[in-house]
Amino acid sequence: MTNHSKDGITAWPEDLAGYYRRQGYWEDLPIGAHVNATADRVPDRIALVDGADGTRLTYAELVNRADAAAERLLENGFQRDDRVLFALPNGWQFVVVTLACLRAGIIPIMALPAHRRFELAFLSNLAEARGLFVADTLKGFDYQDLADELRDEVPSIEYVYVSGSPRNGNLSLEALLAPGSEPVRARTRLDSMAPAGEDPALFLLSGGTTGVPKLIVRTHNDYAYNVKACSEIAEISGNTVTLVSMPVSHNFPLACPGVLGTLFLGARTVILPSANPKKAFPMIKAEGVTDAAVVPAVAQTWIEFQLEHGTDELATLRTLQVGGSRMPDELAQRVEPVLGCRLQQVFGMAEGLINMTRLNDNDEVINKTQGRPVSEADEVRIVDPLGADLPNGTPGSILTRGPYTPRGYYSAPEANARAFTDGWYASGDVVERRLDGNLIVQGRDKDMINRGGEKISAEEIESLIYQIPGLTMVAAVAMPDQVLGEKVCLYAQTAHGHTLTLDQVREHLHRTGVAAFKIPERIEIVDSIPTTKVGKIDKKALREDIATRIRSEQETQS
Ligand code: OOB
Repeated sequence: MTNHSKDGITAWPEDLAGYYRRQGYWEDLPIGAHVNATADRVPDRIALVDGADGTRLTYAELVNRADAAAERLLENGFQRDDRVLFALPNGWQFVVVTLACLRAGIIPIMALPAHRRFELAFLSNLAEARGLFVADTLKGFDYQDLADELRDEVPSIEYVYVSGSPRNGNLSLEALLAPGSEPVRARTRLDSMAPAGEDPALFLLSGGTTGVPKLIVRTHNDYAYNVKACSEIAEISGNTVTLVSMPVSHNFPLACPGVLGTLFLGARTVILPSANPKKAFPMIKAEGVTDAAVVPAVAQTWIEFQLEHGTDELATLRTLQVGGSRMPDELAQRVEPVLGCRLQQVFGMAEGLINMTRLNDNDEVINKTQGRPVSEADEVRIVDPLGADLPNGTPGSILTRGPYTPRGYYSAPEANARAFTDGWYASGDVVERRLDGNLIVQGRDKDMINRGGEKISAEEIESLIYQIPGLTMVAAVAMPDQVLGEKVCLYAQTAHGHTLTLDQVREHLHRTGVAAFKIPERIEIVDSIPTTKVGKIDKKALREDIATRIRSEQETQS
């Protein structure tokens, strides 16, 4: 049994915490209390529809299952503040098990189903996870084999819950989530031992700039406020029907306002495992979906699909939120005419700060900016490399702090020293603040590759590739891609007599057990990798080089 202290977690300063409470941003309620209050109000309304298996749960059924599961977890030996790792696909099970953990004060670590041994072992070791929650198989990948390897590598893991068909002593997630027979008693018991507002609710994964993944501790207070502030700016209500088709362990579909936004208001979430318009569009029509949140790459496929097929399936769609990576202005302009709904640009981060355009902004703002902070308590500074404030209209590095932007990563003093200064979080984005207050994301000063919203740390990939013998220098950089925006290109300088192919890189990274989306999709072998005056790899020159190569290849093709 583990006994976690609050070590590794950076709290907000007392005076600010007091201020956030007095202002009503922090309500000192666990997230479960917000959902239970809705369930008391509209018990028979449908809360959740699983578009893949047809499951429909009312609010009463949802909280009953969540409470029953919370009690079973505690009976099985889990304790408040234990951590459990989720690598679960979108489905009703994800929502119910998340609520169960939040009720019991057990902390989910929101990994992705795309993550593999490398990420999952690292994260479970870092957070001393006692439980692992996975699918049986997904897209031909067997998570139970992976779970067996993780049990060997991570001493803290005691329980593995499997959605589908468990084997080898693994436990059934569906049995854990079965309805309970005594909802009132369970409710009372769990209420009496509920976590406090300032307790950690969940750990989100950082987009990552350092060599290893980092965890972001979100408390019940700050995350509930994140949900409420986003719900207000997205103008959702009890009548909203939200389609969640992006991986729900991401902050965006989970809480901006996402699933939690609908559950706080008595609205409905329709959850799907993929955003493919062939599946998503009929679901939008069948369920009367009003709101959806996607990355720009998905918005583009939806627009192309609609132009080609001219469906009548989007009649109820009111708002399309788009965020996670920079939406090209030309793409933004096509949303309303083609899909017939309002675009809301979202520039957010798992570390906190969420910016959104407002639904009643004029088209110029909606199509050309990434909006402004959702809360009046969000503080934003745009600074030069020395940290001096820049005037509006001059791009610089964005710094932020506020009631839902935590003050540090979990147990990561070095990363914290780099990313947090006096509580100001430096996201590594280069942003211009216009005179009207709206932000435009101009670029990045962090060494990260944004592949259609999935974030890849260049340093993490490079350090794994250096394990291959015969390499003198490697650099992972973003190369432009028409659909995803960016993909990973690897520049490599080999030692005399050595060669390196893309297949070798792929095979090596595959063996290492990293998520497939991080694997480079192109390799350039060069005689020498350019460096800057101070001897660092000149990534800017490499990005320009690969962009030029791709452009000239496209020109010769056409
Ligand atoms: C969202 O969160 P993360 O944690 O996966 O990634 C955050 C980073 C930002 O620092 C920025 O570099 C990039 O993703 N980003 C955008 C963007 N939205 C996010 N870059 C340009 N334009 C945008 N609209 O990605 C996230 C979290 C909550 C809501 C929405 C997105």
